[in-house]
Amino acid sequence: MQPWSSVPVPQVPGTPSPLHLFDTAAGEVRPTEPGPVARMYVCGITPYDATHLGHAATYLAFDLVHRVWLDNGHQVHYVQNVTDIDDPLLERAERDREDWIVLAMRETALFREDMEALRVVPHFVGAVESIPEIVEAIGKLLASGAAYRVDGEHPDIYFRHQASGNFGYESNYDEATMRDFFAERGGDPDRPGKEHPLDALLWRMARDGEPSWESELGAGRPGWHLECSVIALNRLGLGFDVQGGGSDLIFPHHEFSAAHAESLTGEFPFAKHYVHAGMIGLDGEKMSKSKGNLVFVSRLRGDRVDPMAIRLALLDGHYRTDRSWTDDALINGSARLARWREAVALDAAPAAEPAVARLRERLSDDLDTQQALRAIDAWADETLASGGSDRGAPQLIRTAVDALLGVEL
Ligand code: 5CA
Ligand code: ZN
Repeated sequence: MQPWSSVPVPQVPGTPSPLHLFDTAAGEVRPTEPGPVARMYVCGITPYDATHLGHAATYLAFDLVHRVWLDNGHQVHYVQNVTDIDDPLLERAERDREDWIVLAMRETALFREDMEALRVVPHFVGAVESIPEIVEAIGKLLASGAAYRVDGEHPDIYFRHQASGNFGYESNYDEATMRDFFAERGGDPDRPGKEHPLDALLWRMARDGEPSWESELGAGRPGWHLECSVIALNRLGLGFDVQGGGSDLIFPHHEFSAAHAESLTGEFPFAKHYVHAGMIGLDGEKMSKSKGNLVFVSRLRGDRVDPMAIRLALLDGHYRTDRSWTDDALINGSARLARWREAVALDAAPAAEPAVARLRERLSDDLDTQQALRAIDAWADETLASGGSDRGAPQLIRTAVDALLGVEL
């Protein structure tokens, strides 16, 4: 799968602030401690519908992680998957009497356009193109006893959820909570033949009318969690810096992604930080494809909304908080964008260094975007109210807002 064009990120003069992030596993904000190359994996879309503002908000949060690391002088190896084979995709294709491959290709292309418009810059890898790697991993898990086949007409392969010896450390959920979320989020607790309700599917043997891939395991298709495990492991290596996604992925997805990889390697931990974005809702409900209460990025772009205003609207809320999208958020984002643009268009302004230092300091503290935006507001307000004499200030703000917030003024 082609990565999309990279957005140029300028260097900002002054002193960067090292990034601290809330880690779900530890339950607290901790410093990230990347080497020269920071490594991040973020769970990507299942392309059966267009990108909505919930997806966009999650990817914006990790885009800021990327940008703050760049500011701190790291290179960033950022991998994001596209779940281009899974049940929801097949169900939607069947409902709409469409070829699932065409559906996936169309929605992936639209996603790419939306992300380019929002200036989000990862590198992405498809599940289908990773099937040989996934098959190899399942072979190893079977050989080590971490996986087993169920008996019966369809001898699917499952993961013994306790195989890594660390199961549960990522979510910290008790078993009752795990069981609830497992059933709710794509698991199959009642599948006959499993040793334990929480064991997770690794390989689903071919069924009539379902796509499948020939392999030494028998024709079939991969389970969801192993996809992310293998794509991350093979590109970033165990012990990478951040595993990210929305909070709906804390369990079972990220718990199992970690357990699979730790069983495969015998090492711990899969990732140093597990970072989760809150859910964006509309009218009090989580925005989700299955509920149909979606606001699409492409729809807003079609209505000629400036993507930079969408960015500012989504950043005016803490990434970990569940929050609602409202018309007011977009009105405020547009107004803020206009004010900032007006201020940086002037020839001179008050000194910008203190605002840039505050911007860096707030972002480095678990991406406190609300206060980061207010730092630029304060500078813009002062500039528009009383002017200033620093002729380099407008350009410094432009550069810092571009590099750190991804907003082009
Ligand atoms: N393909 C899998 C991950 S491997 C998946 O969850 N796909 S998704 O299309 O359902 O979601 C894509 C990303 O957006 C995930 O990180 C998910 O946690 C996040 N997400 C989904 N709905 C919302 C929402 N309402 N608010 C914020 N983030 C969301
Ligand atoms: Zn994933």
